Amino acid sequence: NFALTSVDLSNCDREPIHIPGKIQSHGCLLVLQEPELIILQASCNTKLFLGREVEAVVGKTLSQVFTPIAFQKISQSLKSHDLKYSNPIDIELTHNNTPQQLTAIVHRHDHVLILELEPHIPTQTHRAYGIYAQIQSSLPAIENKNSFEESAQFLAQEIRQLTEYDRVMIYRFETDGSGIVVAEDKKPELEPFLGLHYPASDIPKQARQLYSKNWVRIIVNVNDNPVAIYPLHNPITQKHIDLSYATLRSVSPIHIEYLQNMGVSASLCISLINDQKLWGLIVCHHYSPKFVSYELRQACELLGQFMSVELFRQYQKNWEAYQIKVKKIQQLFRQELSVHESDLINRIRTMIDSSGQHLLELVNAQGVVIGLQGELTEFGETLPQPDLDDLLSWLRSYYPQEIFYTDRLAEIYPPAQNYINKAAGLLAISIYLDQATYQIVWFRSEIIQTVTWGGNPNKAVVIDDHNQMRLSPRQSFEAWKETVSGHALGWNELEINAAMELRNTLMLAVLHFSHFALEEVA
Ligand code: BLA
Repeated sequence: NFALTSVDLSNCDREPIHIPGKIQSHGCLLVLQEPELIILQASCNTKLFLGREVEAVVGKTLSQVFTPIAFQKISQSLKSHDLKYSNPIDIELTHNNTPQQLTAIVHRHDHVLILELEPHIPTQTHRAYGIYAQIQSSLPAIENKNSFEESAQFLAQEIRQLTEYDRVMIYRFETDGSGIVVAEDKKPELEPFLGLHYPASDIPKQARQLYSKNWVRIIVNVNDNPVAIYPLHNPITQKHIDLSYATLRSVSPIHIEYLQNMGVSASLCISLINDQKLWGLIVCHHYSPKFVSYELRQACELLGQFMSVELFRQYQKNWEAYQIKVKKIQQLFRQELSVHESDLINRIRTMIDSSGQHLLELVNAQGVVIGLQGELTEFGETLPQPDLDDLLSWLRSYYPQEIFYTDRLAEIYPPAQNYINKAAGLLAISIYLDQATYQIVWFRSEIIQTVTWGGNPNKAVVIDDHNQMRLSPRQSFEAWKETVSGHALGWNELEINAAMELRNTLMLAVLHFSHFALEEVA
């Protein structure tokens, strides 16, 4: 159904990941019609779980394929007003005279009942009693953390302690859908991903939508052979079964390839939601196949949800603090500029000399240069001397707009390649008035940042089995992770606004001054 005929990034957004028609092979899935509990569809591995081939299962009722006790347990739990509280249901099924302990998970969606069977892990169930103690002690602890970063780090550690994944990351989305690893707890020998940025297309839109509805997903083994659902089309709806809320849903092959390229074998991913908005993910990686019990996954979800709200509050506080600082700085500048004194240029220069640090903090830059009618004043460490003159005049010629910014200067201004460690990113405001030019240009040094997918030279076009061209994630993670020189941290909306506001302040001062000067003349 999913035919990709053209190759562009929107392909990622169009893969219908909620209806893969397959499940992961560590479990077994039955689609049931209520109230009789007729099996409409089943995964093709029923032999392993129920002792019968799928063709012999579909069309039967649950009571015909389950032991009476197991059937009784399931039908009892279906009476609960909210199936969430019924799960997990421990059952025993016997085939070939061998009893098999399983965990059943039930949910209703799209007019059917979906029953999933997973392996039952007694040790993890046992440990589950400790889970709640740990959650209970972690919740108040997060409130004692002083910053978003500290709290995120704490959450990563708690989740790793609970689940024992090799790596646990807290991933935060930016407004453009790209993301950054803001906290990480990992086995010491693993290479850190902390601080790395990833493009929006790595977690496409429909995946983000799904993750804001279903908060936990597990990938047990990326080298698994997914198991098809039989029949593929639901006999009642004539559609693929919607597995949005199924725990066994087979994961997008593109994402599987992505994880394989990364060398990852298993993952667990928990949504971080605030006010119904997905703002981040807890991403757990393991370097060998790994299954964790439903209880443990639930515990992670609970911990994630409780902490999510607190974390988000702290994140907001970071921005509020920045905004307050920006207001103060703006006020200071306004005061200094409003002094009615003869030479405006001198006044601006004095302001810069006394408040250079503020000027940097205003937009979180590392260097700034102010061009006032051809004269330059500099502040900060990361300045592209001796090229400043040329750079500013290049800006005036090619980007004369009120405000201009880039996080990869060298791509549009090749000489910047020579001082990329000092000025990989640039934010500039300009005022042209009465034939005079006023420029303030901030610089940001280069950060080690992964290649954005859109501009990735390793972007691979592959021809799939159906002779369709598709976009594939990086063929090799090392190549993909090739850190490009020349990227600075992007300028965010608040910083851009702060620069714009400073421009307004200056503009007013300049206008005021011209008016004042005219009056003097008159
Ligand atoms: C899903 N992509 C995901 C998920 C993550 C990432 C965390 C959630 C699923 C999971 O693993 O549990 C991305 N993983 C990351 C990132 C890091 C990480 C950024 O560890 C950083 C350290 N992916 C691509 C491209 C496409 C794509 C180009 O890179 C599309 C062509 C698709 N990613 C893709 C899809 C899913 C996904 C379709 C959904 C998988 C599913 O739930 O079925």
